[in-house]
Amino acid sequence: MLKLYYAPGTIAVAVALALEEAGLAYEPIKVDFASGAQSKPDYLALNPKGRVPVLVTEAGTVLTETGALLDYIAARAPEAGLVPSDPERAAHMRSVMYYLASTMHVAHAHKMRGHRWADQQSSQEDMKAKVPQTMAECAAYIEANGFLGDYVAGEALSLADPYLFVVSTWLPGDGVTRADFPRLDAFAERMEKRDSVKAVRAKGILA
Ligand SMILES: N[C@@H](CCC(=O)N[C@@H](CS)C(=O)NCC(=O)O)C(=O)O
Repeated sequence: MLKLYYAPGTIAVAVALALEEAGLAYEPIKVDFASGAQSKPDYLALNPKGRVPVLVTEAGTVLTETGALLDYIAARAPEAGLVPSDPERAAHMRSVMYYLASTMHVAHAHKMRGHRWADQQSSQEDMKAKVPQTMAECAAYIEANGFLGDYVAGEALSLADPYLFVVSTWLPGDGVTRADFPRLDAFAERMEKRDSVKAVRAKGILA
């Protein structure tokens, strides 16, 4: 069975959601961030980046990076239709995924993980203070440009949707009011009704 290393509420939840949407069986393995398990030798031997998610295949292959795992899941379950058949919609889906990975997730990390980029406490505090602004700017970008329909790539769920949903759950903690962004807000409410979200919530993966 596939093994998913995750911590509750992190971007690894997007992978759990995609596995549920794809109907693929997986064993969730919790990485205890509270004790810093992600930075300990055992875990670093699995993923030298010290991050979640990690997906280990039935063959024992270790896969990392959210976007890559999502694409892997779609390829394993083509019948789930998680990548639009239309190339332009697929490109839009991936542009949102890359934006989330390279811009919005990074902006979010400036709140709790400023030590990655700066040593001075005052620099880290400065970065943290900017998070409500940068995350609101990202949410505004998604609101105006992210949706081709009820979901990112149109009227059907695609790989970008679990990704965006998880990032949207971070907004209140980052000082952003989701209701200020009506399309994003309605999208998150729509996602909440899906069986995949209910399942990961019930399993304690969503937090
Ligand atoms: N680019 C990576 C980023 C993964 C990442 O930063 N995960 C965070 C949780 S949202 C993490 O594991 N943080 C642990 C740490 O910084 O110690 C991906 O998308 O998979």
